[in-house]
Amino acid sequence: MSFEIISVIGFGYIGLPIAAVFASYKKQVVGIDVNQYIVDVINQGRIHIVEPELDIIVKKAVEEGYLKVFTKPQNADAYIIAVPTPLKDNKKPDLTYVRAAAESIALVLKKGDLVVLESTSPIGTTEQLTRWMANIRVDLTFPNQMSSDSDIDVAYCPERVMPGQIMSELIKNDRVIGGITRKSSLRAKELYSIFLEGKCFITNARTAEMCKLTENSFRDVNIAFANELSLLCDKQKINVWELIKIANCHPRVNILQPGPGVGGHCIAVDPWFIVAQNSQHSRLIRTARLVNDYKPIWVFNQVKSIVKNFLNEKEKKINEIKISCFGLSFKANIDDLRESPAIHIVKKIANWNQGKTYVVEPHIRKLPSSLLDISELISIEKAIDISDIILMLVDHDIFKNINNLVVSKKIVIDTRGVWC
Ligand code: SAJ
Repeated sequence: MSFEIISVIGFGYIGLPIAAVFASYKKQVVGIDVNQYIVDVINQGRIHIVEPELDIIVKKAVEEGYLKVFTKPQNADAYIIAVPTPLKDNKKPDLTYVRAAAESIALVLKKGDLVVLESTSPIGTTEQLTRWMANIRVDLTFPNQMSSDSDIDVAYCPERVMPGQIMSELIKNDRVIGGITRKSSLRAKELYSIFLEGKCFITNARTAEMCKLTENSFRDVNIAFANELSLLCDKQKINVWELIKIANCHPRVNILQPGPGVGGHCIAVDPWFIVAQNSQHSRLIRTARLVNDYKPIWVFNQVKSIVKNFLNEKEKKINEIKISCFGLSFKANIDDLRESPAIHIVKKIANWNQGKTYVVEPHIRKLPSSLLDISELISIEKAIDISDIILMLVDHDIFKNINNLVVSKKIVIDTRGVWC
């Protein structure tokens, strides 16, 4: 069966772009989101997130009638679930949204439909998804959805796109597809082939789930290595940026960059999915998480110690000096503040230095509520003018262009190696 109508469930950073891409390939897309505000914004041809090119594609898709969003499940031929899978306070995955999505579409599924899960998920979630759907459909006496004689196909196909370049990566990146059956995999491949220029690697659902977690854990472990080096180098009075640059000249060494910590909704979260299911055998992955989570605390301690020396030298009190923090997003050149280590650090500094903490973040117009009362958003120029201390937290391109000479007149603490 071909895919005339495609339903995307969850209109966040992944669901909205994928829906927009299918619609731009002239497929009828029915989106589902529980948030009425998001539904209204999209149906007006606008978007609620910042992602290059996405606004133009969505506007066109809505105007041409290929994309419409609802709060209730709609009939379709293929369903793509792209809902959040956050961590609970105990660092275990929360599958509430996946379950709710599965149970809602189970009511409208018909023979021959395809269901694909894209959300980052612990191993076994796709199998669990089929059981959740089957439980709702059991009264209708549909065949077992885990076997090859199931009347619907279910597969896992994790997203792999990088915020800031989602629209091109969505089309170009290779995909991993793990079906509950081989037929499910092949049907999912057929679905993505509508727009995909990258290759599709076919495996089973458990391997595909583990593959997604592996990719992000690999990155986390490697960033942890860089962050550990930055601590060692600070102690040994070595410039870590120079060290990494030279070490990377070796043909088989490729060290990532240290920073103020790991943020975002993926790398800082997904490794815990592996740890939650395999606590005995995931020591490296857990340690990497702890190393990266410690980095913002280390940065704050470093700021305190440098500031204290400065105060002694100038015979000033802490509330007499001005600290400007450059960057608030979780990484360079985006406005996304989710799980940003910079926010964590600014909050700690602002609570400590009693109201003379400034933030320079050209990608936002307003500070997040947690910083509103304790810090102030200012321009690059003003920060350079008034600050005693400059703390570099995010390596936005716009900061790289600031004249080194201007900055060198200040006390600079550079967690990204932009000016050192
Ligand atoms: N970071 C460093 N040093 C580095 C690289 C990154 O400190 O050398 C920090 C960043 O500043 C940021 C965090 O790590 O705070 C995560 O940034 P990122 O660019 O590594 O990753 P994300 O979260 O934007 O996107 C990742 C990607 N995964 C991999 O590269 C393996 C992306 O392809 C995934 O689709 C995405 O996670 C996801 O949604 O899972």
